[in-house]
Amino acid sequence: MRAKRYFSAVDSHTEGMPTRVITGGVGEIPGATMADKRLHFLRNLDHVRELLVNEPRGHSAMSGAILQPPTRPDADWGVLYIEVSGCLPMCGHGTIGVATVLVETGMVEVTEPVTEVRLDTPAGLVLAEVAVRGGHAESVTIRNVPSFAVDLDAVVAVPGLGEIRCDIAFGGNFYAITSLADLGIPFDKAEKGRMLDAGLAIMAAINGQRRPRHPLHAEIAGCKHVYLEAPGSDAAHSRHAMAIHPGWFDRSPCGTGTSARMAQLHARGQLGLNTDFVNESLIGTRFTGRLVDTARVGDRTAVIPTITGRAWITGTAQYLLDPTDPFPTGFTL
Ligand code: PYC
Repeated sequence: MRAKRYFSAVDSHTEGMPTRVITGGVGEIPGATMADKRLHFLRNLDHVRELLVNEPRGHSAMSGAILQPPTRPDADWGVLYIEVSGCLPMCGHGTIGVATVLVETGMVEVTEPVTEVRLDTPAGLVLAEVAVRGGHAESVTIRNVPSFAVDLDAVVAVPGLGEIRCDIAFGGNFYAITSLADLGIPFDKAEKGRMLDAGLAIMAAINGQRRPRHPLHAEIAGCKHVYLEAPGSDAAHSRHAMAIHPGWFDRSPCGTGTSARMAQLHARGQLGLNTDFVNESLIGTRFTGRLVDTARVGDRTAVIPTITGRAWITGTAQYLLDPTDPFPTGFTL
């Protein structure tokens, strides 16, 4: 066995969606903040992400997180999110996976019944409260970054679909939220091809016609996620398919998507503070969200979401790169 690169990992899934937590092998990424580290990594080290998430070590819906020393004194760990579409500034299911792994492997000091883990992410500080019983992380509640509606009733011209109405909101990433009923597509896994095609076409139209940009963090821009709302969804319980660039669905109910959805419902006057909101994924798994406070982001009114979900460790692994491997950055099909 020979290895040019050697990574240690704890693999997990959050309500069905994988988070490969890289605990060693990357080294310290240069940068004064996690946002700087993310930009450095994208420019200089993206081959590491490709190796860890692409086939044959990963797959077309793979996602993970690289642990780093924190860049701020009030955080326990720094986190860089990696997935097939790049490096997200924030990832809800990934944060729930990371917090579960940190607790269950003892990489943070564990207290019962609740362990607080403070994570330094490229989008800001995220607090995770892990409910722990007998050493087992039973659920995780994250307090996400300020989330806000960008546009309500935006209309975009989508080739092949015509004029599509959608809301655009930020929950750690930018989301377009639109109705499957308006698109004439049933909420049914058997229709996943049509749902994905529609989601990707809407994403491209938004990025071409009204690309969103964060008012305070210019590097956070563009829409890579489309929330396809199922019929019968409301401000108490919503079902959806989340189409993500370059062509996959979130298996989890999407933490940043749940945050954006709650910010949208709040802006529409349908969801108040301190009220449970259940968000359900395409595979039927659920997160429970709540808006716990208001905030300002530049000149926008924002809300502070919490998201509760569960994650499970699926394995521990060492991922190697043999010097003769013909696919040093993996491949996609
Ligand atoms: O949970 O925030 C999330 C997420 C983003 C992309 C996939 N999952």
